[in-house]
Amino acid sequence: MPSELINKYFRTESLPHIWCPGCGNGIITRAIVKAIDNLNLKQDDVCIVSGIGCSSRASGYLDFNTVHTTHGRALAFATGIKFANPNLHVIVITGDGDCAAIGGNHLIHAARRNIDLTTVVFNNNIYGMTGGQYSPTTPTGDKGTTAPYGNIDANFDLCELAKAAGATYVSRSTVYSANMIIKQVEEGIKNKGFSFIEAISICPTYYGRKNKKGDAVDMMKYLKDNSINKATYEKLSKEEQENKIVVGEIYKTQMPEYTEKYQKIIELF
Ligand SMILES: Cc1ncc(C[n+]2csc(CCOP(=O)(O)OP(=O)(O)O)c2C)c(N)n1
Ligand code: SF4
Repeated sequence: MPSELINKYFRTESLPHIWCPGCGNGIITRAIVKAIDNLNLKQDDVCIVSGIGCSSRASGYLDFNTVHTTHGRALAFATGIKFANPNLHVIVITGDGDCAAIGGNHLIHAARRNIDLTTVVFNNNIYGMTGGQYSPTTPTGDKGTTAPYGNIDANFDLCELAKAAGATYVSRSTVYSANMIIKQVEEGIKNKGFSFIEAISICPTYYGRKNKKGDAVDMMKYLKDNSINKATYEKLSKEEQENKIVVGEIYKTQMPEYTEKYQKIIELF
């Protein structure tokens, strides 16, 4: 990362970070910073809220208004912050366990309200921080410390979940395509409503090792070889579609935003 970006947007005293070598979290964190920089947002106008997990440590490294909240509750805290100060650009950093397991209910309600938050899920398909338990996005059949013989649960498609719940901007990218993450975070911040960006990450330490996916380079190559845009994916047969990662914009629409609707209620009195 260029040193100007580091010096401007990072709490350099909290570096070096403690993520494992080859972890995808740094790529997504950089993409968020780059998107903020591209949009020329003032640091004081940005609030970064994270839950608990490896990914959620990013808020500690970043020099904005930041809140490192409790596990699964980042969206609940962010809702309160946005409601209290609608002028802030509130960006939520969360993991797949944080946002879809313990925080799953907050996700569907934040989306349902269409509150103007930008949520970036660092989806590494596993609980990284606590040692590799399977999460709601661990593919069926894959292993975790709590699924030593293979996970028998169906895994969530997080983008479809966010879309069905009411999100007005939904997209997916991978850490192989860092520029796509930047663009999507920019779009998410610009969207006046609930934006959901799923960034597929890699955790060579737990998901990779448990599932014999090779090292970080092998995992990156997998993302490169298996990512496909929506239009091309839809032309494939059912068999060809299997295990593909659909990237790009998944859904975009316009709906009234929650804090603006609330402001109108206040103005009635
Ligand atoms: C209420 C509560 N339950 C459980 C935990 C333990 N815990 C900390 S992080 C975590 C899972 C993190 O997984 P994920 O959200 O996928 O993030 P990652 O570490 O993979 O980035 C759990 C279960 C906790 N801190 N608080
Ligand atoms: S355990 Fe996995 S997600 Fe956590 S820092 Fe290490 S590689 Fe990254």
